[in-house]
Amino acid sequence: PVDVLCLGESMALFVPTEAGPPERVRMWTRTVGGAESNVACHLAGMGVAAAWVSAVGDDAFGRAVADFVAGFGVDVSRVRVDPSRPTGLYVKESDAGGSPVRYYRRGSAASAMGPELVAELPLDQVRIVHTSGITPALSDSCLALVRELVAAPRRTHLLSFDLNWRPALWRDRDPAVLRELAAAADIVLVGADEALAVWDADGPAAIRELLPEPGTLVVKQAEQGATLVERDPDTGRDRPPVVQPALRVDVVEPVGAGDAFAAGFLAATLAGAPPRRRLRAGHLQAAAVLRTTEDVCPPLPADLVTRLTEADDDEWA
Ligand code: KDG
Repeated sequence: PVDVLCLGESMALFVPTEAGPPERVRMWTRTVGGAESNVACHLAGMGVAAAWVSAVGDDAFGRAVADFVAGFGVDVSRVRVDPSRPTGLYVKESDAGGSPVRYYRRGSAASAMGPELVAELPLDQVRIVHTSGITPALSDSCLALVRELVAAPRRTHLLSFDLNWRPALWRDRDPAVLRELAAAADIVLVGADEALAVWDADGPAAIRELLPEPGTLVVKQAEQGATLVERDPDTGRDRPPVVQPALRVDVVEPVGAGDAFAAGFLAATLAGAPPRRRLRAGHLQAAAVLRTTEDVCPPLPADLVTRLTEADDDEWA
């Protein structure tokens, strides 16, 4: 059985292990990253039955990606191997033109995924399906896939959508579709900085005004914390927003923190935790990844997560 199904591309990731401009760097560590598999890895680390759906090439990097994700306890049995296309790569470069990463993923195996995939997913057996704004940016067929996913009947599952704004992927595409996809989801996670960049919406109230449809909206405000806006199903009106400050962290490298947050929040949501604990569970997972150069990190001890999510406000701060 699978509780959460995460769908999207993952890639071999190269992180420099010596200082200097990328042209000069000769030593790299090869690891793995991909927004939705990052979420799945963190979920599995928290004991949630998670599956990752994607495609990889029939190559060493594809096998490495699938093995890495499976190593966290994620079900990768639905990952397709496409013999005609490569696994995507990306590189953490300090000078990648304003972005912390550079992609080598055009024409990748995952970019060839299409809407026919949805019929193969066990949608009636899962509780959450999670994807992000990266997937519709990958190709026309991936956009069609996400549209099909959004249109599929939701008998047992909620659709979770993380905006994951990646400007480098939208140079030839119109990002207006991101609002349409987010509006169709049940749970939406967005960074306040992303919402400002894509929608010119400044802060949780403005974002909610622009995106009133989802029952659950989480706005992540970096080191300040996160705000949860949730509709009361009985009245059909929003409850007062819940604001939860983040933990203070010495950040090593930020990539992956949003995915870790999403995983913590979704795991606590599945467990029926109250709003503040759901946000804290997100902050805790994010804090762990912020301390590493990798996009995912080993699971936090479960007793620590329980103790901190349930702590008094002064102890948490
Ligand atoms: O959220 C982190 C991801 O952005 C990273 O792991 C790589 O999936 C990735 C992407 O497309 O940027």
